[in-house]
Amino acid sequence: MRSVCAYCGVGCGVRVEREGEVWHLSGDEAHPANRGALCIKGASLIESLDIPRRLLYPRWGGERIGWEAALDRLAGELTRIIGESGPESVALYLSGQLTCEDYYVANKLMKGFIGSPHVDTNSRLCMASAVVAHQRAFGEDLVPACYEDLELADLVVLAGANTAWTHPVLFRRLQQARERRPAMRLVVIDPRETMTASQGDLHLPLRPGSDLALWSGLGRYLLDEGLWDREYVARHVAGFDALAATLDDPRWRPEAVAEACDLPLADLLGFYRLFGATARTLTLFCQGINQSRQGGDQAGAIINAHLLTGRIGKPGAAPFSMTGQPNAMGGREVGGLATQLAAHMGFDQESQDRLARFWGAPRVVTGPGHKAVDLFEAVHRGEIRALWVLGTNPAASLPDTLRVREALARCELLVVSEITDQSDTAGFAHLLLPAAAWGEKGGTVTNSERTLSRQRPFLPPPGEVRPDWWALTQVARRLGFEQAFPYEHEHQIFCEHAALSGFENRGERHFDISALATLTREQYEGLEPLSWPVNRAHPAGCRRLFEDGRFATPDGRARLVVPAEPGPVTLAPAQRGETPVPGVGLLLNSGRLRDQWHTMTRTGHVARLQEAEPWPTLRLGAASLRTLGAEPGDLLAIESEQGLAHALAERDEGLREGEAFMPMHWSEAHGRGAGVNRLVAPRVDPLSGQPAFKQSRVWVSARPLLWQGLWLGSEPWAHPIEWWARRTLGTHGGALCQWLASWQESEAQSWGRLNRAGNWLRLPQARGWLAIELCQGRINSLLLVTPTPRSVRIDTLASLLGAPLQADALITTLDQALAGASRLICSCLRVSERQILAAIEEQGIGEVAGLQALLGCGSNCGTCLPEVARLVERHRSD
Ligand SMILES: Nc1nc2c(c(=O)[nH]1)N[C@H]1C(S)=C(S)[C@@H](COP(=O)(O)OP(=O)(O)OC[C@H]3O[C@@H](n4cnc5c(=O)[nH]c(N)nc54)[C@H](O)[C@@H]3O)O[C@H]1N2
Ligand SMILES: Nc1nc2c(c(=O)[nH]1)N[C@H]1C(S)=C(S)[C@@H](COP(=O)(O)OP(=O)(O)OC[C@H]3O[C@@H](n4cnc5c(=O)[nH]c(N)nc54)[C@H](O)[C@@H]3O)O[C@H]1N2
Ligand code: SF4
Ligand SMILES: [Mo]
Repeated sequence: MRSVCAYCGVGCGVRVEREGEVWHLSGDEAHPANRGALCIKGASLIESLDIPRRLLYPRWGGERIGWEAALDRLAGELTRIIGESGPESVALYLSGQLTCEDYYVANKLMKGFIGSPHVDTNSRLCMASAVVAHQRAFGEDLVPACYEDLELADLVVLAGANTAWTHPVLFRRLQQARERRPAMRLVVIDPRETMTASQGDLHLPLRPGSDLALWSGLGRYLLDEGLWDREYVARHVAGFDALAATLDDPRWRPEAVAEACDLPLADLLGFYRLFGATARTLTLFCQGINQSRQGGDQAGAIINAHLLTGRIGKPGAAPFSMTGQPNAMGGREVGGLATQLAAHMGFDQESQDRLARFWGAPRVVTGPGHKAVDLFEAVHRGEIRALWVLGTNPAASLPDTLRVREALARCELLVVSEITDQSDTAGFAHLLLPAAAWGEKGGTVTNSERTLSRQRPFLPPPGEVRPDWWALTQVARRLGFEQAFPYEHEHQIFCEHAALSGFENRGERHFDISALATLTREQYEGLEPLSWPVNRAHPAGCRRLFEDGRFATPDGRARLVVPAEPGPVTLAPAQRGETPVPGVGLLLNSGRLRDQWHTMTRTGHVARLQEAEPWPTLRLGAASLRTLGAEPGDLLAIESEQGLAHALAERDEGLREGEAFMPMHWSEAHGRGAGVNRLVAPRVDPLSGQPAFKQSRVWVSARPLLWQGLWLGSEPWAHPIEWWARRTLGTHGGALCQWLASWQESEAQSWGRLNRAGNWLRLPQARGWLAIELCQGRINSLLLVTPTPRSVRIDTLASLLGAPLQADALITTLDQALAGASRLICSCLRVSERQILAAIEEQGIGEVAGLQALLGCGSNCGTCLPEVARLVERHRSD
């Protein structure tokens, strides 16, 4: 069975095969995105299917209820609310992880039949700025390039993207191309020296939020040096005079830009020269650009530089927005954003009429609805009384989650379609609907390069789970729209979606997959990956757009865009004494780790995805750690105007002074108060509505503790505790390990409480103590109280679980566990930093290839190779 990976926007093809009772998954050699390669997340998909607390039945108010009753009651409630307060009192909040088919039905129901424009998606948090930039420059939300361009380019610029971790297979393709063609150059623009940046020929660690200055400065440089393409601009581009006039300002001179960006002038000029001189330049951008107060203009300034040089629609030359989620692109195609209609149509009268005709829809909405942050404010105000959330976890992933939680708690009717009840948002739901998960549902998704792939089911749906499109269809029918929602299979939905894309489309909408509208069910099942447009002009799809220099604007010309506010909108690190909160003021950045996916509902339980980064951390430079008087592993209190969070200190030498980084992954389900979005303010780009997740002002202080330690057992720690974080252990059938920290209750009080609750044995240690709970002579759970949980070898400690109580073995195991942990570098082949350093030091291996041959590290997905190289480098320079 061939399908597509459930995670990132690279959209790798996978093959799933069954041998007896066991499923095997491998990369699909025939898929154009990955040609057989997979990163560790993709390779762990089968393990991820064992989802904890899987939601198997509908539940209303916590009680199990049948689908029929749930749907009847839901439709009844919606009818009542709409009757009382009008269609705009109901809203949907969707996700780039739904299929095109799920998305299509949701959008049609709301924007055509219920008549509420309030349908937005988590893509607002992710792609909205790129969408705005595409629409303004090209006349439509179009990504011009394809992955092959990455291999054909002579210069690749990665702007605000940690691609080695977030799009690993694409990064590997890039690295392999560089190995074949060493003259190829890589420039990385990121305030942090990430694993990606450390692989670049040039890294520009710019001041956060100063990208607009950098790209405007490049525009001016290209004009001043005569390095722009006059002919291309004359024939294919509009808006030159206005842009040239804006750039004719001393603020965009290299010296001024270097200062605004806090970069050495020589490095900045080095980049400008390289860009100016390299025809085949590809600029990939992601959340460091999009998630900003000026995201739309920043992406626009990148596109400007490509239009000025005519580097678009050519092999190896284009601006390239990378999508985050597996179907972030597909959601935009169906109109999942509140700012579009469907099939790339806007809200003009003609589009409204066209949709009304095509759908036979009584109530096509006439204008945009609330964007995500505003949508939840409208829920908070009580204007939106019913909200249905599908495939996203806003209680963890929106900015200012404490406020979002208030809104969710106030919502009169909250419906959440989920695969687990362990998501933070599910906890607020009145009605929980069990959704079919990846592997159980079929449909299509579109990746970063516009390639449409089939997601195919290979597992029987457990319990009463149903695909999301089915639940939406059932509700639509109960609201009286049976005729327009006849769907019994996703094939019907897909064909309708494809037909709409070609309906009355005389070439003005590039999103056109109408050649697929007549697929038979069999053809749909067997559909091979292909990139849109797929229409009469391009029956086999189209890899690269704008090759003829014609854009989707009425006159066919692309538009150069002048930023609304040309200067950068940057935040300074918070100053001490600015608020009554004590601590060190820092500018907080946030984003992803290599081995986790978003709010961890699909990866948090996979042991091998946890080992490299088991705990929620705040990453700080050495100077900040010194000022705080903190060591790695100490608990820190992090406060902003929005709220308070706690995470463990981690040292990161790649950060600029005064800046910190926190992974976005820890929700309340995986760490108490460890979520970064408790701290992030709901500041958005006024153009796109995308939140500026990458910059928050915080005050950090060390949290003095009364005790801390590690809990290991099959059940979570059951007593009150101020802070905890948890991970799953690879061994021992899903047992948990929890880091516990208390600043209110003394060690003695906690022990007393524990001792009263069970059959416990307490063994004093040199520093701290070990308590073990026995069940029929075997160790059932244990608590190790220690001032340094971070240095405990957890796997070793875990080997005590289930073992008989034996003094000698216990002491030896404990000694080994306390002897110190080593960080896992290669998650695929499980190679630790200690092993690598030993090979370098003891066996004198001084090259990555040698380490690869000896230990295997980096020989599967290759994502850790930069880190292995860094260890070799560090040893060399020591
Ligand atoms: N492992 C993993 N991979 C994923 C995901 C995941 O959860 N886990 N999620 C997927 C999704 S949905 C998305 S959207 C993508 C995101 O992919 P990326 O955008 O690559 O990932 P992030 O870590 O969010 O942010 C990228 C970088 O932006 C930098 N940055 C911060 N501020 C600025 C700035 O002012 N200017 C510039 N130039 N850079 C800045 C950060 O330091 C960070 O290194 O990843 C996808 N892939
Ligand atoms: N601070 C900070 N915050 C961020 C970001 C950041 O960089 N920094 N990045 C933002 C970005 S780019 C993104 S994309 C968002 C992601 O944020 P979310 O979308 O909130 O994160 P997920 O954990 O992917 O949530 C998906 C939910 O859907 C459930 N699910 C999985 N499969 C299905 C299915 O088939 N059907 C249904 N109904 N449910 C399913 C999962 O269990 C999970 O709870 O986070 C944003 N938030
Ligand atoms: S690169 Fe992305 S799509 Fe490919 S296997 Fe990894 S997570 Fe899946
Ligand atoms: Mo995203």
